[in-house]
Amino acid sequence: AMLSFERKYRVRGGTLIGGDLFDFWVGPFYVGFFGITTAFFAALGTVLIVYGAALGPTWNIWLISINPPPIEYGLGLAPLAEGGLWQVITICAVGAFVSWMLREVEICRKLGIGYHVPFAFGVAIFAYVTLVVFRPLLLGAWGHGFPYGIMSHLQWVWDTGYQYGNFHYNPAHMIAITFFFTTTFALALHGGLVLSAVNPRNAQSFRSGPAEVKTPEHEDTYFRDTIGYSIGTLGIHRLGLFLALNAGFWSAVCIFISAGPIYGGSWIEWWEPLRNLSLRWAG
Ligand code: BCL
Ligand code: UQ1
Repeated sequence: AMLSFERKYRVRGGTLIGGDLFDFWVGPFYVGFFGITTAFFAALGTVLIVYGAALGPTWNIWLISINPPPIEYGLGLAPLAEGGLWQVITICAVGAFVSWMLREVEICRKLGIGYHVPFAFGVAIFAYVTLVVFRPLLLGAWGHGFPYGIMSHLQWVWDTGYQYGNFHYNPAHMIAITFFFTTTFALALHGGLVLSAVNPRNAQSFRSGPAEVKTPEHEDTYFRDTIGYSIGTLGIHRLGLFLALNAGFWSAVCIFISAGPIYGGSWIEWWEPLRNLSLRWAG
């Protein structure tokens, strides 16, 4: 059953491809051309992962791993059992993620809203593609992509991190982490502030009386009283999106620059010039 307000927003058109052909809903879900391609890539990729697991040595969920080809295969195609599956699964993953993003775009067009959500998802896709396509291309072998497994991808992060000395010294990694942490800080402030105003326990405050939803003015005033500044109800959402997108963007940068052709050394040593700087200051 459709809610009355749903009918109002379920408008025809706005599709990027296929015209009216896939312009329909299945239950609550918009389909569209990209709904079909999302389902196709996701289903094929999942089947191939299960097939790869069946070929492998274990059904232990923690240890199952679909590995990229050995480095020796370079940028060529590998036999299915030797990384070829990883290659096809990677194509399915990128196909499914990009399809999902374009389906989001079509829904935005129908509703006449901005493309902020698909754009944001695009940044997450950009980080993934950097890991499994851009950086392997830069290094000349698909074998530099990360393996699809719970423990194995963690092992890859560990190995890659220490291959560059200590990843904590990677300046872009520092920036990415700072954005991730600041994002959670901002969301905690925002979630706390909104709930404090919308779901207050007035009866327990000194202004006793019936619990009453408060206005955005109260939110502004809370922060003006506390730190002398309020970024505003629209502003906090702009700030949050900015922080979150930068977290993903600088993650992509930090792993892309950790590649021989750009920087192949130890990130600890990358800071070596600083030591001479302090000598100059000392005169
Ligand atoms: Mg580090 C990367 C934090 C210590 C080595 N590290 C990262 C970044 C992040 C981070 C900045 C990973 C996030 C990311 O890429 O998002 N590292 C971090 C922190 C510490 C840390 C906070 C810490 O010590 C407190 N790192 C270390 C130590 C090293 C180290 C020092 C290991 C010993 N770190 C590395 C290496 C890497 C990182 C190597 C990276 O490669 C990684 C990075 O930057 O990668 C880009 C981006 C988001 C994504 C890639 C997700 C994409 C999602 C896709 C598009 C959609 C998925 C859909 C899904 C399948 C659908 C599911 C459906 C549901 C079921 C409904
Ligand atoms: C804020 O100022 C604000 O505007 C009223 C919000 O909107 C509801 C918020 O959620 C938050 C967290 C703030 C405070 C944030 C800063 C950066 C001063």
